Amino acid sequence: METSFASRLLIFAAAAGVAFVFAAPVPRAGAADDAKRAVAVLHPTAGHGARGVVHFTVNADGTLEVKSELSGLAPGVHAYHVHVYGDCSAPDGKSAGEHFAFASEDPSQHITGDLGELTADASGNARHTGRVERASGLDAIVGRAVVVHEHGNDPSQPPDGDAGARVACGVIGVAPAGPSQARR
Ligand SMILES: [Cu+2]
Repeated sequence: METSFASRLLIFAAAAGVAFVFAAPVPRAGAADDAKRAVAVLHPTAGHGARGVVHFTVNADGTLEVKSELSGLAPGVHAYHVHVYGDCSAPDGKSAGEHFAFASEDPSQHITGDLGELTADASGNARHTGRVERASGLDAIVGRAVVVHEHGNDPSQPPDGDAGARVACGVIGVAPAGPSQARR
């Protein structure tokens, strides 16, 4: 009798489990699934003073709009990229790993993860608005990092562009949806 009760209980539990699975919404890989916007708040690496914010907005075709505002840079051109790991803990930013390659990038041909270049004025301030055509949505980049470099990209040096030291680093996170200055 006890065995029978136990097995009925098991069957009930299994049925409930199955019902739960079928009733559950489509499985989600993570909160980023629904993200329409993302943001990275950048902090300076050791010995540098660059900081700022990079906003990402996704278009229907998966391309990304990027809108960035930094301060504390050395005047001149600075490359910035998405790097693989969302870890800015190392004093030199190397914990963010190498460049992240967007879906259709060939690391032998492209400077991967490239977000463009920031041009800092004499006061060290830079604004940049651009579009990443090779991106495929936000899910692939949320949880990774944006790294700003000492120099601009050298196009002859894929995949990293030989842009020198990492002067700022910030982890990419989900940002609130809603009215966006970066959406147009
Ligand atoms: Cu980089």
